[in-house]
Amino acid sequence: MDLPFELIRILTKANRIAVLTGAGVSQESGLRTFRDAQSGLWTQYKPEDLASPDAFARDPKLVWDWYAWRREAIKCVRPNAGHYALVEMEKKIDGFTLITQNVDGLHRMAGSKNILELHGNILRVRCSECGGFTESWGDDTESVPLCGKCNGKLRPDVVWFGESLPREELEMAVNASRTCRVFFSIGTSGIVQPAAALAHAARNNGAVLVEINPETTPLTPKVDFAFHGKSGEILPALVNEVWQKTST
Ligand code: BV8
Ligand code: ZN
Repeated sequence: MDLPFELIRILTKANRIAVLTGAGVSQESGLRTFRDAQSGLWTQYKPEDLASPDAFARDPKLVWDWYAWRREAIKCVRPNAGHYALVEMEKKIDGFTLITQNVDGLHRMAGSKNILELHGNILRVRCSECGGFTESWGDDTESVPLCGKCNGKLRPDVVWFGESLPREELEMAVNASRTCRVFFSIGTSGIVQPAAALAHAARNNGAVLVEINPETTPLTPKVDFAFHGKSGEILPALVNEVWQKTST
């Protein structure tokens, strides 16, 4: 892949890089993106209608089962070359921050270290009342499993629509975006806030914006370098071109 020389020059001297990822980075692992997440009996539901406190209040078992279905899907997949290329990029840059909207835990499984899970992690479960975490729970029960401490309903440790993001992670994500020299937006449609605002925060602080996505997004007109393709193909080639070739 011929990278613009200007981008190679910028990346080789960049000491602070922030990367924002979305569902697209896990697509080549066999996980559906959020927009085409639903299949089978779930096609009748819009994801944002299930991923909300109101939906859980209305029909907790339905929401629990949806997350159990997604959790099973995640257990059957592995990180792809895009995840691993970001692990390599992190090794080359002192100031590297990986900000993800994904709740699938694949970045961590690939070996990424400095990860900010803005929307939580589906593999963690906590009590909807006391907030206590629990390691084990039954998925095959008639009703939603209950908290061993307070009998509250258990729920996935993810951020639902209308819920605020974890304060620390959000503050660190905003700071990394405002101080980076290069900001990558990878595999995200850039719709959901406040995550979608991070790229603009980076740009307003003079960062170079790079987007990797087979499709255009609302951010595309504002980026300096847009790669219209799959992250699992483009990221390994980019990391190789910038950091492997230049280091030999
Ligand atoms: C909040 C966890 C308020 C759960 C998720 C301002 C304006 C308008 C609306 C709002 C606003 N501020 C807040 C809102 C409301 C809302 C929002 O943004 N709504 C949207 C729909 C407009 N935001 C919230 O509710 C947030 N909370 O604001 O609280 C508040 C404030 C103060 C105090 C109290 C409360 C919470 C948002 C988080 C919700 N939780 N996930 C779960 O997973 O079940 S969001 C979820 O959807 C994901 O985490 C992700 O963020 C989003 C999906 O987006 P993507 O990941 O980008 O996936 P998508 O499928 O859309 O796109 C995939 C892309 O990949 C595509 O572009 C495709 O082309 C590309 N692609 C495909 N294959 C590949 C690829 N790219 C590369 N390689 C490939 N191979
Ligand atoms: Zn509890």
